[in-house]
Amino acid sequence: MRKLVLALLIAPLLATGFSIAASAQDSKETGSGLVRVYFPDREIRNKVLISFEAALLLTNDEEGYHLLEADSEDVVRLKAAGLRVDAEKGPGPPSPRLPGFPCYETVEETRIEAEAIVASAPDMASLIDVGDSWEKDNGLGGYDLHVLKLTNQSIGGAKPKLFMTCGLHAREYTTSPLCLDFSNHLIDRYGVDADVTWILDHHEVHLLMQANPDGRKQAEAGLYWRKNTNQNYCSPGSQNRGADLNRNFPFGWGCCGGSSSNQCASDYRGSAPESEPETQAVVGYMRSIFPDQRGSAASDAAPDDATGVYIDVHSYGELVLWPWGYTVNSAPNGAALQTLGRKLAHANQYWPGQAIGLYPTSGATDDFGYGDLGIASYTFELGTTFFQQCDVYEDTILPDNLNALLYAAKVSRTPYQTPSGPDVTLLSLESVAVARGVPVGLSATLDDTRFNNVNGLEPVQAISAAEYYVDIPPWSAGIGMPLSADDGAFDTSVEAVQGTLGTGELSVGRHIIFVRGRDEAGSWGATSAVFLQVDPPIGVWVSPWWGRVLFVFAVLALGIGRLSSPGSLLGKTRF
Ligand code: 0X9
Ligand code: ZN
Repeated sequence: MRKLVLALLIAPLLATGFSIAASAQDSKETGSGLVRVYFPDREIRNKVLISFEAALLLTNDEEGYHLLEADSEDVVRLKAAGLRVDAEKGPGPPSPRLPGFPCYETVEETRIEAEAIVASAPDMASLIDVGDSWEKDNGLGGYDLHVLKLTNQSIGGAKPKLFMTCGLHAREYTTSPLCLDFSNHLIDRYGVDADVTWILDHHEVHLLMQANPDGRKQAEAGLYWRKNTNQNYCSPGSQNRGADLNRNFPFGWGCCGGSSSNQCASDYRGSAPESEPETQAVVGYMRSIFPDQRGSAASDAAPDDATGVYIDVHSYGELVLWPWGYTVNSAPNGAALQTLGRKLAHANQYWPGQAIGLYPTSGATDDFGYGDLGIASYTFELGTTFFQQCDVYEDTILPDNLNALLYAAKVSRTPYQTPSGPDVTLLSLESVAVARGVPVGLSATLDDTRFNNVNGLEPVQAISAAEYYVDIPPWSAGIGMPLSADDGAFDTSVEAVQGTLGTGELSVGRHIIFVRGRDEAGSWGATSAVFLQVDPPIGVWVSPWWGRVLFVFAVLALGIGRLSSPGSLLGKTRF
């Protein structure tokens, strides 16, 4: 019935032979603008299209609207035909930085900066629309949720992945900036820092920087907003409305006293597992990039060589937390989760612990990542307050956590195995550039003790071996060359090692040297790398400019030689 009424109402538009050319001229007087005209069905879609063809900029069939350049008369006519007409919001000027917190990007600025990363490095970065915020989903403005994917696209094949969510809780100011600054660090240091270079060549980093943009806008206005802004919960205008996205994930949802059924509570779990569009976006994306590596029984462990790391970044409390949050039982992969947790906590100097040690939580992100998919999943609680001052973020939170995140990206291939092995520290080459054929000394320190032991003691062993690889890393079946202990024996948990790299077989150009160590338990630790520049061998190749200089010298030498010794020829000795 409604369809018929609309068809009748819009008919006059067609009958009048509505001319957009005339309308566009009119618009100079009346003022024109971009509008979205929503169509309820295909018939109306096509009628509007025909009537406004000349003014049509695009048709979005997915969301059901045409974007038109329309003047006020057009708008009146379209509305009279029963159609919904919304003014199109242009990109507009970027909103100013948060007052008092100039180091934190707004939701809009985060998007702009992510797009700038993609524009500056399109072969390394892409932006993926993974879903909508609640307000977007409900036609109230809102935002798309975007994942920034970072990897060197020219190197193909399946790669290990680190996935991060930031800003899930709106008021936790430092979290989204950390995601963005980590992204910028990776892109800026590619080709400069050998570790960053191999991480992006051989691994992937995926970041959902603004996981709760509707809520974040409330927090940007100064409110201590935590949840999303779902108006169906509590009451539409209440500042306590919304669902706690960190209680809305489908694993263990609603169990064990780890969330609230009170819609106005700060830890309201939502009406059903994964009821919120933001949760659906994260869950859907994680399922699309990670294989399911864990059985469904509570006691099922993921295999030791399971792949993938997930970090959900929150604040505050200076904590590194791992599953479970819903039970005091340790997870089937609990020991390995703890090992990586303590190693991450060594990097950022945070307190490592099983999540329930804080308080019971159910339907949280990390229990989902591990419980549902078997991924090594963590929650970081950054800093000491929600609205953290910029100097604390810039001087401490950012540098400390960059190291933790780089480590997580490095070990994402086998997060349940690699972290128990030693780290490479102080890696250096005697010379960063050598002529081909000239051997170069390599020195490094291997350290099996890099765990934060403030909450229990991680077992440590002596180093038992160390090796280097040229260009082809261990995981690509490169050939490991042994390094030796400086003091002649591998017998301590921290060992200085050395070796000499022959360069006679290397091509001229830049090479990457990978180093790793093993402990007595048999665990190979994370790989670290340095660049080595190999220059042309001395005396064989000379640039054209030097060639000319040498030629002049040779001619002069020949002349002088003839003068002083008439019987000698160049290259021949007269007896
Ligand atoms: O309560 C939360 O969701 C987290 N704290 S916050 O201040 N950022 O809100 C702690 C979650 C701890 N539990 C799990 N990580 N499972
Ligand atoms: Zn939080």
